Amino acid sequence: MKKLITLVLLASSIFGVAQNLISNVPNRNTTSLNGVWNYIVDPYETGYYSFHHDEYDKQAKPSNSAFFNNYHAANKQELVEYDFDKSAQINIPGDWNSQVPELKYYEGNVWFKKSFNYDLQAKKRLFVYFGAINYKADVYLNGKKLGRHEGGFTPFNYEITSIVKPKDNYLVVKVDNTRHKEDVPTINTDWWNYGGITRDVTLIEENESFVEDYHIQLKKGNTALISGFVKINNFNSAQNNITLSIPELKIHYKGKIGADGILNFEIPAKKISYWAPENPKLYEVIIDYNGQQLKDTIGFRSIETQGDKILLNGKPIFLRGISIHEENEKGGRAHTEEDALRLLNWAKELGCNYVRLAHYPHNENIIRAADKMGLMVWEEIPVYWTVEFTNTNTYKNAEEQLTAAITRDKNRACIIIWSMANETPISDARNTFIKNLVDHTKSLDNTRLISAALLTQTGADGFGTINDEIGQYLDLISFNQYLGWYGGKLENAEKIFWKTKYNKPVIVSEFGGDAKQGLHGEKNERWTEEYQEYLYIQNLKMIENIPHLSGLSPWILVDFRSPKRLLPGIQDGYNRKGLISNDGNKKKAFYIMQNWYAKKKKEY
Ligand code: GCB
Repeated sequence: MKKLITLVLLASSIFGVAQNLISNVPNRNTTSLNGVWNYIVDPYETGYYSFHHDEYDKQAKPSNSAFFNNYHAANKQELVEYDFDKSAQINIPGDWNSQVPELKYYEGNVWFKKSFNYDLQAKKRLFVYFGAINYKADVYLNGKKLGRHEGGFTPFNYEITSIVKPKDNYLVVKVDNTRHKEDVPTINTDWWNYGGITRDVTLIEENESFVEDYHIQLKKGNTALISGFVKINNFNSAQNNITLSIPELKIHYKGKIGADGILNFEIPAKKISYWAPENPKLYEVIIDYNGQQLKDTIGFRSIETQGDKILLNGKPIFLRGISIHEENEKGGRAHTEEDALRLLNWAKELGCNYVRLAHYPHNENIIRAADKMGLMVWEEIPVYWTVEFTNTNTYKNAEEQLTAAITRDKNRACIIIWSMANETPISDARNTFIKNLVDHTKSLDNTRLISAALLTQTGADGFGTINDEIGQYLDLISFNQYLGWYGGKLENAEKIFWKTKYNKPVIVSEFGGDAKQGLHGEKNERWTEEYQEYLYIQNLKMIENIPHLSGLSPWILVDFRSPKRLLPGIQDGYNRKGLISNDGNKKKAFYIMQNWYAKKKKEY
């Protein structure tokens, strides 16, 4: 029996079925597969199904017509109806909508191919890592299926040790961004469904046994203890020594890995300079596993709540935030460090110490940039509006996305909030769904705060109430409201009072209204900068009166693409609630918010 289990495990690692996520990819021994790839647009999935609609990749010997075989006619007589090498080219990473004008509105299947050489030495292992593909990816190397992944904003990897050759490897990925009701997110969102391989593609070379993942943070409730785990992939008990060093803190901890391949540790630490917006201190951390070193830069800070206060390193803080979508100046998916700095520098200029990265996990570059710049982060998964709360597969999908996000980002001090959902309609099924996500999050990482952007009611009596039952499971009560845009009169702002039954910190996770940059008029004329400016002035008056208020993240930093926003001459496919236009010009409301934050900063 034991033998059989070992065999199964071996087979699964050889054929790339075991797919534990590898973390801290930027600091490993890697080769980038970014660059120019060939692509074939395949709306009928001709490269995937035979003419009687059988899936080629379920056939014992898939036909040469299967695109993942990357087949070329052997002679002039042979019929082959595709050719990657003669097909068009595109930059990867990058969405197809913003790179190819004909594909601006395309939702469906596109195949991508990259050829590469790789000389893998004996006793080494190789993995292919995708930062994100939106939405569904079928991945093949040299005609062999590595696996299928669903979820457009989280990383995944496959082992390719036994498949890779020194020359002429072909990596083929079928990407399908068709929307489905049961997916996460569901069919209806207020953002562009950018399709493609939208983040870095990386080969990771490792030893036979290596550090796969680790959690190194302050222990919850103890700012003098660094605790967590280190997990070894393919643990070999003959090599069980591990050293964890943080030279600046004079920490050189030696441990022994347990039979399960995991080291759990607690290390006392003195004189830590705690990470905070005004002191984004990151320490070099070195994990040495039998002479193989993996480095990272990690900050240490505590984040907790006490009654209606948020405490960072034991001191009350106010979250001066802004919401951000992951978009670049070309109206495409952002993914580079440069894209990240463009967005985060604007947030800094606005006076922020915090950003809400909406509505899905953003790329690792922006998280690492926020860590260095001292911006606290709210990270969320796309459980948005009406996902199928009664569907167990939908739940599984959401949980997998959450797991991947936490695995990738749990060592970043900047992340202070994991958010479970946005504006989900209340029902028993939804309450259970979110409660399960909360429990799952706590089981993976109990060092951060948990929230969700909730909906509220405003009555004719001038009171708004925040009583969503799900609030009992959350550390922070966050809610979105759109006074003066989707309802309510701005003139009444000072007469609206909010109440909540929870004695917990409250965050206004969204408010705002659209303005077309450069369009001017009276303060009661929709779409003008003056309307948006007045909306901010009045909303802020109301917000000042919210009990337990601990922060806000207005909607939104920059105008962003949305197929739902169709008003000609004004929206033209953009949600215009940005404080900055998509071409980078600040609107009047930007300065209202900037002044308010400058004032707020003095109070804390
Ligand atoms: C919301 C959503 C956000 C939308 C925004 C809007 O409440 O959370 O995704 O983009 O309103 O502009 O309507």
